[in-house]
Amino acid sequence: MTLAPEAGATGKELKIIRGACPHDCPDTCAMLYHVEDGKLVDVKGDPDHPMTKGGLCVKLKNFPEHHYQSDRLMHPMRRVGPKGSGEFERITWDEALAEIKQRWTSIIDEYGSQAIMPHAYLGHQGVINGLTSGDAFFNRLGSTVAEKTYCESGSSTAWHMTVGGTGGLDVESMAYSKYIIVWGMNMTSTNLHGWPFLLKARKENGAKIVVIDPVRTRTARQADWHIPIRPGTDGALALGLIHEIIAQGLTDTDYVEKYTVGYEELAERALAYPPERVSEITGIPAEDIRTLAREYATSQPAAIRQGVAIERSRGGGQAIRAITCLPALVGAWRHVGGGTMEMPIWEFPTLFDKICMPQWIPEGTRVVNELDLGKALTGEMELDPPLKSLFVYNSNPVSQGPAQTKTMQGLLREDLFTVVSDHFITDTAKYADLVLPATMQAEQLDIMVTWGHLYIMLNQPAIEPPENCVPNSELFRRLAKTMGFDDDYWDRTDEEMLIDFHDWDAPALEGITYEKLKEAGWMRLNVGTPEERAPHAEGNFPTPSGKCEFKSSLAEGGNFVVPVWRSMYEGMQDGGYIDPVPDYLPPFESPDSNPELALKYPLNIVSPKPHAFLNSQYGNAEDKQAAQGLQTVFIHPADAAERDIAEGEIVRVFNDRGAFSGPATLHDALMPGLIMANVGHWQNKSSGSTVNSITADRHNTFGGAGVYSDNLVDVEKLAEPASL
Ligand SMILES: Nc1nc2c(c(=O)[nH]1)N[C@H]1C(S)=C(S)[C@@H](COP(=O)(O)OP(=O)(O)OC[C@H]3O[C@@H](n4cnc5c(=O)[nH]c(N)nc54)[C@H](O)[C@@H]3O)O[C@H]1N2
Ligand SMILES: Nc1nc2c(c(=O)[nH]1)N[C@H]1C(S)=C(S)[C@@H](COP(=O)(O)OP(=O)(O)OC[C@H]3O[C@@H](n4cnc5c(=O)[nH]c(N)nc54)[C@H](O)[C@@H]3O)O[C@H]1N2
Ligand SMILES: [Mo]
Repeated sequence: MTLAPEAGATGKELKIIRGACPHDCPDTCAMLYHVEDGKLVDVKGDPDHPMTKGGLCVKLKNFPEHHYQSDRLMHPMRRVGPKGSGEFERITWDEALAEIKQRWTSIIDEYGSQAIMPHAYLGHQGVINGLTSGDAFFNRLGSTVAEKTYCESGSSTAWHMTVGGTGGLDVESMAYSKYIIVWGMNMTSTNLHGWPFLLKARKENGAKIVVIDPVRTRTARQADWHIPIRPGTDGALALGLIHEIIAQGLTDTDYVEKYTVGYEELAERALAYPPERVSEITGIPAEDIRTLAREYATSQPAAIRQGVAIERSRGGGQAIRAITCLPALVGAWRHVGGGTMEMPIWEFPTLFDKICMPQWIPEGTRVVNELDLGKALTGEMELDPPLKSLFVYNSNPVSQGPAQTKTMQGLLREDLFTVVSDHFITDTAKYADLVLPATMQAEQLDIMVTWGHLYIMLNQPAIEPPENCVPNSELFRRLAKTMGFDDDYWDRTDEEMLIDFHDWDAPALEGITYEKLKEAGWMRLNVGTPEERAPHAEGNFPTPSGKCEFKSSLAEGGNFVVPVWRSMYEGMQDGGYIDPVPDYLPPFESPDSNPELALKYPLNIVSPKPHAFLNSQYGNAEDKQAAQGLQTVFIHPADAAERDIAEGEIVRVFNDRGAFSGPATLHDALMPGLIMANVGHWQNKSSGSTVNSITADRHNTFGGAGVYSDNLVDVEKLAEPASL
């Protein structure tokens, strides 16, 4: 909707239109687009939105600039230089679509449609332009099905096995908590608008904030207690806490009896994790484990905010299972502000099957996981037919996927027809044969999928898009028409799709209509207010037993996967046997599990989110680069000294999979044996490769998730510093 016009800075009429942030972030802010004379002149946070509270983050600073950035893709382009050179010429949409039709038709004739694979992630988080916006088209085409497990699929699988599809603890209710554990999350960077609720709890209830993170991050520095932990060992810590809570007699036996199943099995498993053993595994002093267990159990309401980072190693899924058992064990769910939060998207009645049309997938169609892209393109993974065409949208796999070197090798294949739809020539788009220009958020309509709060968010277009830029919804309409699909699916407008893709009769949307949403921009789901919400005070877990399942009935068949936002299709991802009782699985790469490798590569690495970029987005914007700095390698002074590395010297981080380089920063915020380098930097702005060059293309055992925190490396000083 347009708010009342006023005079803008230039004296021209200022229109204010309600929008919502497009990004893959738990905050999904309510935005106010300021438009003068058809131009986006400012974007502000909506002061009335209880989460946004009028402030946007550093990434959204200068958001209008993003739309007018000079290197933005403004028309379709065709490659003219060698693959990967980034040399393109301008063509028309008709030419681009004709070429796609010609290439795909001949590939389908020769190899069948499974030789084509889409690749998408959450570049845009909308219902009609987001993660699954191309699924219906590619399912109809009969292409290889792309399984999308870059993020949260391991956590969500574990969550569903334990407490079912519940939104769990509302971030806003954390204002009423007395004890808050932020586990594997750098909230002040990645969930900025959630953090004030914790500060409020501290100020008003004297809440203690504990951060469990291998790095003393900006969040850890603001906490009351930072507990450094070795990456990939969270499962051991959680089982150690369970052990101690039971040993100290601090379980809420009434809650456990009434609202949980599998207590005996969990208690037996936890017996094997006394604090001394857990201390050896995690690096946390045994006394701290005892204290944490006691404080957590006895300071109710106690909250646990789970970060995605916990899932990024072999045993991440089981770790999240164990962590998610904790609130039921101590009865934290009884209280407003008690319990745990993964992500609340499960409360939103989005009809993903209507969006994705899984019934169109021809029987027997193969599935390739996107984290296996390098393997799939290079032939390391045997595929019959081989992949002959890749269609990338909403994602930047060269930057964000694992095994960067392998992926780049695969993309260099002359016989691979690669199309990329994006805003810029990214590290992935550089390898495209065709690039297609996409619209940006102020130019398009969508309802945002939300995974960090409980408001449904409508984004309304504020300005006309550049002539040749199209939303993903229109992109797939055009492709459907090009390929001759005449299904009604593509006859709808964006607005009609948005209406069709939600269950407006669902209890969560009671009192909410599309028309009202157009007026208000955002509305709170009908799921209880933050002041009163305690969804599991009396059990009511949406699991098969209706209880919190310490022993998972879903895993009793050996394996179980939840199709997160339909990013996976039932029965597709086989992580192997899943123990129905939480356990600790050591990382793939650690001195214990692979001593030989640990001798060769003695250092662990974490590669968390950049503060000033959103994954790789804004990595090409000068002001954001200035804020973020280079692809810095943070290293403990003792590890640096051992390698004769001084502050600011250019170092190379390497393992058998690849290498990247950057200036070293010596810092005791890291534990010895651990280095850190943020994901998201662009290659041309760093050293020709970035942090995912060292990441393994393995999967954790739950939900096919990646292992970004489960990689051993070493670091050396570069004799001849590469130019940065
Ligand atoms: N500024 C900014 N915000 C973002 C994003 C961004 O790119 N930039 N990305 C968005 C996305 S897609 C996501 S998924 C979220 C993710 O946000 P978070 O959940 O915060 O995830 P990460 O930044 O990956 O890592 C958080 C912390 O986990 C620690 N960590 C790494 N491995 C382990 C481990 O094994 N155990 C424990 N306990 N800690 C570990 C890291 O040191 C890091 O400080 O952020 C979203 N918000
Ligand atoms: N080492 C390491 N790797 C990681 C992670 C980590 O913590 N460490 N985190 C993982 C996680 S949690 C995630 S979520 C993934 C993120 O992986 P991606 O989703 O691939 O990340 P982005 O860098 O946001 O890339 C999205 C691309 O989509 C484009 N885009 C944005 N909007 C639109 C649109 O409307 N239409 C089209 N066609 N394109 C658009 C953007 O310009 C951008 O190039 O990365 C994963 N990779
Ligand atoms: Mo993510």
